[in-house]
Amino acid sequence: MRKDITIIGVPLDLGAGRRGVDMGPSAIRYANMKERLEKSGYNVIDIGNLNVPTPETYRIENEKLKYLREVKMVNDELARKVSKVMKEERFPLVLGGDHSIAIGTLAGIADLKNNFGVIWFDAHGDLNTPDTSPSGNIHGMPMAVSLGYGHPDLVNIMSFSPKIKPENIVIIGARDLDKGEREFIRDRGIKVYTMHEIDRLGMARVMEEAISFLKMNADGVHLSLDLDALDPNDAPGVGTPVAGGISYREGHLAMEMLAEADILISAEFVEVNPILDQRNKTAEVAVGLMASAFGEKLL
Ligand code: 6HN
Ligand code: MN
Ligand code: MN
Ligand code: MN
Repeated sequence: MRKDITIIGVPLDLGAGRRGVDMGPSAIRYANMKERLEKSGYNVIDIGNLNVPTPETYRIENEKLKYLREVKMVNDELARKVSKVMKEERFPLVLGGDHSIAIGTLAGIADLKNNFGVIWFDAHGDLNTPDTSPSGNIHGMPMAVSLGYGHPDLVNIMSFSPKIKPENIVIIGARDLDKGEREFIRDRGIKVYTMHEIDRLGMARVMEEAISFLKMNADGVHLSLDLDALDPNDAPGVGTPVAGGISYREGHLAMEMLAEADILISAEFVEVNPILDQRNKTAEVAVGLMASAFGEKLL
């Protein structure tokens, strides 16, 4: 893995159904992220937060695509930043913010890499289109958008589409998939390890399979970690908690195995909601997982 990391904060919550994840980047930084990564030998540059509009100053124009214009604007900028960081041969580490920011992160990576993989930890599929979305919240759509499905303003960020191939994706931890998302997964043959498979096979086996699958198909892997993939007992500070998630240790094991496999080229940690958290617990969990993904050793 590259030894130079550039941190980009994206304090956006317009893609989510409730306020609070805009404070995620601050909470994660406050949990000693930089020091933790430096201890493992990384050179870390934090370029601060992107400029992001506040919901109170905007209004919803389209109930099926809430804050489309603002979400697009932020993702345009994020895509350019991520692409720039990768051109500098540094590792982009993006702090959310709601998961709609994956639209920009993936667009930025795709600007340089035409066959990268994505490992997506999430209770949800984030595979909705405006037609299948039960909420109109864009954070439920970034995977579909990156595959080329959704509103053209989002799909065509960076002026090309799709950003990623269905066979280069693995979703892990899913347990709350909408009807349209299930059909999307079936029709396009996307590889999903739901909580059922994690319970049955164990996280070690799931990760062995996911890693060898991605190594076979893709050149380099982006890690997108939605903190709601974890069990709400371990990560209570998220906007859309779903019971029965990945345990603290299962999460760490997964990250440790990714570090060992040495396949990551970029990462994002999203959906930390400090308003709903207990004394910054979820941000601390996020930083711990990050440290493991970057190879922090237990011994
Ligand atoms: N996330 N599937 C639901 C929706 O509204 O589309 C929830 C999405 C949650 C998205 O947590 O990133
Ligand atoms: Mn998500
Ligand atoms: Mn989620
Ligand atoms: Mn379990």
